[in-house]
Amino acid sequence: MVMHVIKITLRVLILLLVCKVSFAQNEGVLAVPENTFLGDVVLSTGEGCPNGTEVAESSNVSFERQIVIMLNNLRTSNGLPPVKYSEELTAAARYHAKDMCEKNYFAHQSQDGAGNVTCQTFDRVGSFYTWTAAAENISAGFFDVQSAFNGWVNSTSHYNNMMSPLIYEVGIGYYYDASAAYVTRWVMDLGRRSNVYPVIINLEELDATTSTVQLYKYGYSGYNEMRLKNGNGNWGAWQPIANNLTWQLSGATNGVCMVYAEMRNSAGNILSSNDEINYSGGGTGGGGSTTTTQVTVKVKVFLQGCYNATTGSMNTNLRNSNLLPLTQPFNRPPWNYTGTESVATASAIPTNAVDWVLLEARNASDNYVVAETKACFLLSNGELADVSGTPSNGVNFNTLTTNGSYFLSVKTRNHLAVMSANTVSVPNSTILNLTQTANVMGGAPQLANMGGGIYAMLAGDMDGNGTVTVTDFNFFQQEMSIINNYVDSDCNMDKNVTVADFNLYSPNMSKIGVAQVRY
Ligand SMILES: [Ca+2]
Ligand SMILES: [Ca+2]
Ligand SMILES: [Ca+2]
Repeated sequence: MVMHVIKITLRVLILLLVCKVSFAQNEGVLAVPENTFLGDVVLSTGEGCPNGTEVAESSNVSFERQIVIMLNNLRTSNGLPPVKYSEELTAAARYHAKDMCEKNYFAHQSQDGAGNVTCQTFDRVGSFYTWTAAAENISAGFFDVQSAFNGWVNSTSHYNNMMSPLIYEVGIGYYYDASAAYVTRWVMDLGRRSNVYPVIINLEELDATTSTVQLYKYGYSGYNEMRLKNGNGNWGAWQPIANNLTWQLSGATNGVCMVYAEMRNSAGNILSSNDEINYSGGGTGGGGSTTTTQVTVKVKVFLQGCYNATTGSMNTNLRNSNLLPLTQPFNRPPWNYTGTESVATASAIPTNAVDWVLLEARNASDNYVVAETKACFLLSNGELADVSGTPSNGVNFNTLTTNGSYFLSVKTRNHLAVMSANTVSVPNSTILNLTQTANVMGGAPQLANMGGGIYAMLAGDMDGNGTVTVTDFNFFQQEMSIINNYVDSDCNMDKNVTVADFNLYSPNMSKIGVAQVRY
């Protein structure tokens, strides 16, 4: 479908008029909001624009998700459709929130720290998200979610951005920097893309405690039929488009549930969409108990890029330089893990931490289905440690069945994911040792031989998708020469992206993870 391009960008006057608003507890500031509801994507080649692969961390993932839910409650209570949480808009919003803090400014347009504009608002957003409509609200100086949201609600122009029927998706960025004026930055990026008609479960709530959920499905003129399915189920029958409907998540097990939707027109063209929600109402079966007890899972694994065969341990360069983010870094493609694991301060990260990793518990009956995922710290001795600090060896899961059996898989930012060869009864007193080929599904070909009978996860899957291909090299090329940073392509975790990382990747090219862990 050709979107007729009207190259008019309605940029609301941005004279950096800063409207001061006051609150009893919390004094924040707003900038005049921007929007561009008519126009095409103007991708800038300006030096100051991001290229869209930047990953800025959030200072509080939970804050961001709460705003999305507040927005959807506001919209639906006023008869408008909810909006879909977008990873791309989240990346755009986080990038800007952090950029404003680091360069100490408060404006929609990117600046260089000396007051010079380096990238236009919607060129920046367009680097991350191919919009056909976009709007942005920002604020600074708010310290809690409700105050930040109220600041926008109580300003007519910001409210109008949030209530626009022309936007279908949203991302929030929150950044805290004690050294920046106003300390906090909040960014709400709203948008719509060509041919994207989302389905949304329970207004983007993160958890469903009952298996009956409410769906909102965006329609599109000419597409008169739709069908739905659960992630592990079969398609339902084609039916007339219904925007609001009640849906039954399948299965009684806890974990992430996906719902897929398709719409078709009379020519047979199909538009697809999906959403996920974490189902936590499954209980422990049998007696119907819904109480959950923590189950601690112990796993040991080494990363090829960080392992030193002489010391038998991995380097902690990122921790030593305080480069590890305070919030788990997997809330983005391909992982899209929305867990809220975080620590309050850098000193709360174990001093022997190598990096954040993901530990997945998978169903014994179908190991393609993840029962529960936790982000945790990988320690220099290969053990995984809970983000809470207790225990120091082991990761606490909340929804696994005590004495239940699960496959376990480990995912990282830049090493090929591995999965256990067999199920493990949890909690496990004997650590699952994934440095041994017999314990890893697929055996030796899935691992790097480090000598001395020790095997490690293969370096070089820099986009984390479960295969080592030229795509990873392209990723590496984009990040090449970044120094002193937390960068995915830094396979040996020496803080720098250099030829040393390429040399780790190169011999592993064409390695493929087992199907269960691939994206
Ligand atoms: Ca969702
Ligand atoms: Ca890859
Ligand atoms: Ca490196």
